[in-house]
Amino acid sequence: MLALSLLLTVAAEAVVAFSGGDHIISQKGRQFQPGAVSLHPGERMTVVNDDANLVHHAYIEAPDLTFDSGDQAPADRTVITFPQEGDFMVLCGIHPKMKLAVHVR
Ligand SMILES: [Cu+2]
Repeated sequence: MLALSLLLTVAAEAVVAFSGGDHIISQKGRQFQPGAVSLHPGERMTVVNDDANLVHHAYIEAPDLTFDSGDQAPADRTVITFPQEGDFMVLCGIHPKMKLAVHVR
């Protein structure tokens, strides 16, 4: 398990080095932190479950972009890519009050 998370960390850092930037969003205490983020088209965002004992489930349902992380156990991370401009809302299928506004410009 530790080896796996180390591998994931290395993979995430490789992405950062390749794209020149990454955006890490934490899921903790039934909140996305931060609650809003600004990206450029084509950038990716990593959503990490930082809760010790809560499952999260990030999803987007927009006319031009849909995403579903599936259930995210503690320490799971998922990467979402935003190919085009727009304003998107990332929601959690388990905690309806969790909201993350993503502005892509
Ligand atoms: Cu949640």
